Amino acid sequence: VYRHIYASKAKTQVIENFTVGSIMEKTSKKLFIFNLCIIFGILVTRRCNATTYFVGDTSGWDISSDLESWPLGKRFSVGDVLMFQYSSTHSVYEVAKDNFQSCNTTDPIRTFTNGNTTIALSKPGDRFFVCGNRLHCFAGMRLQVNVEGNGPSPAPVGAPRDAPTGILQPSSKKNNPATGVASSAPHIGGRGLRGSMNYFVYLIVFTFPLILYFINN
Ligand SMILES: [Cu+2]
Repeated sequence: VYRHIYASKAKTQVIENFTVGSIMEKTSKKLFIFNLCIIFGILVTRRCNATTYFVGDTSGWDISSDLESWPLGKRFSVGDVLMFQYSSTHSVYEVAKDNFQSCNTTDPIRTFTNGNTTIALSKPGDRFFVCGNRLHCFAGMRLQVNVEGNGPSPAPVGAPRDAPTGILQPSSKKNNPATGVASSAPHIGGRGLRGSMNYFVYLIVFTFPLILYFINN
């Protein structure tokens, strides 16, 4: 009886060694491909990630732009850039949420007046911009942007924003490219809707058959 147990033990040991060995081989192959995919993914997302958004599109950062609806349908991700182009009568003040809602320009976080301002969206969260001219802000020259992180998006795009109460609302401003300032700069990234997550998903979808092929061979 003991001998029999020993024999079967030895048998299972051999089987175990064999399977463990092949699994090890498979996992190292898997790991190698996985690492390759990660490196490829990082390269692709690095290249595709940064989108430059021209605030107000062709009208630019202007009183004629419909800046309230401009961010709708756009996904701002970490690494994207906002370009403010404006005449000397305007400016860009980054402000806190409270000051954004009340158009308070006396306590800005940062101010820009050079007519061509690039703002890097370096971290997730809400960013608030107003024109330094308070009357322009009241007339609609202000912008709220929600920056998504690189993970799953925390806030849905086009989510209802806090409606500022008791202040002038731009009544029926339409973004009219014909009357707007001629925009000299073209759009760098036409990829407003797609975030970096989409690229990652595409990548997985396209590389998955490849991975399977390599694993099975
Ligand atoms: Cu202004």
